[in-house]
Amino acid sequence: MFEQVKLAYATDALEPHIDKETVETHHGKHHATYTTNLNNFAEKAGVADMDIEQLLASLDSIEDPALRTAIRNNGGGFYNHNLYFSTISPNGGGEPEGRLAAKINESFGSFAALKEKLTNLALSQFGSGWAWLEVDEAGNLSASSTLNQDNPISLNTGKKPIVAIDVWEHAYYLKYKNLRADYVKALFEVIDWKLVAEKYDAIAG
Ligand code: MN3
Repeated sequence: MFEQVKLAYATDALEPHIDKETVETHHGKHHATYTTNLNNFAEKAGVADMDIEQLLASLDSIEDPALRTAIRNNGGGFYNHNLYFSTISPNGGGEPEGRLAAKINESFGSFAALKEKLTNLALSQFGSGWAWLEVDEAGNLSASSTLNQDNPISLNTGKKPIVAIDVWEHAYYLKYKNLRADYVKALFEVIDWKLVAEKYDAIAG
């Protein structure tokens, strides 16, 4: 049974950056539906007991092509939104500190340069998808973008995401309409770098 993360904040707590109606729809409908669908398809495929990261990294072992696609899309949707909603908070914004900050400086030159890189990836993603800050087992950071609900794990890049920028229109259209750039700027005001640093430490050891 794959469990959707519960929000650690009220649905209006990310205002004015991310509005209540968007959080309610995004978490309560879109993410909830990915989770329900994943559980149903995983049951059918006999993979309901797998760890989600292992499942996403071994999609090729699901023989039925329709089930494989359904688990790729809904499993990605489940995992990506668990990361998204658990790394933003009303205490977000600002800059990372400590070890993560040092690694960002080493990898990208500065936090400002990382922000610019992630923003460019998010804005240049044509159609639905995600931009990521990702880390390999050695603790090296990189940034990338993916289509639809794919992520660095399901694409078997050897990296795991620690910051998720959802650029599906459902993530911003109620408030920002066509202005994806304004949404991405606002999202940086709620990305909680303490929570991101915990993810980083858990992967990099
Ligand atoms: Mn979404």
